Amino acid sequence: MITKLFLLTALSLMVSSQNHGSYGDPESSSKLHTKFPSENVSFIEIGQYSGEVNDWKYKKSYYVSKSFKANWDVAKAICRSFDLELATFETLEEFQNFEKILESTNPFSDIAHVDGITTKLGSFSDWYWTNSGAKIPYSLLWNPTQPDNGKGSEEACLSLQKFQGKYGFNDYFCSKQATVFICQKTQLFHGCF
Ligand SMILES: [Ca+2]
Repeated sequence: MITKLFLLTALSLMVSSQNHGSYGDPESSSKLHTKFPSENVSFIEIGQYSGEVNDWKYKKSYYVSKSFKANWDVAKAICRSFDLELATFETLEEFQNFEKILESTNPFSDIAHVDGITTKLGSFSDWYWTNSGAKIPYSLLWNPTQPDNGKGSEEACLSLQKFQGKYGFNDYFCSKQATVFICQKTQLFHGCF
């Protein structure tokens, strides 16, 4: 079931896939920007990844919003308005690759919304990707002292945080605006790339 959900999500993204330029490519950013002019949102592509899940190969491109604050729900809606999704990391290997992308591009210095929610506040392991409904299948690399549920608040959404110079996961308020959010485009392949 989880595999089916993942494939359906990825297939739907593949249908709307398009070619993008590299990091900072003005043509790519401009093309995305023109789809959402009223909110003045644009993105920078910061990197790509190729991986494999259940015999399906996939390629992803990651996009970081530029200078537009949004809470988690709005961030998710904006990603979808560009035929993107809030970023997920299907495997620990994919996330570790993404950490390297963050370290090399340094696209934000505080909090960034990504996909992922929990119904067990403060939980280390009960987190789900909302794009697919699948439970996150590996141990998230939390920042020190995280997840802390805001010391008794209601931090039910997943984020990435730069803390003491290093990027890691943080549970964060769904309702609070983050400076940036991270979207992705996924292409799915059966067989070879
Ligand atoms: Ca937290």
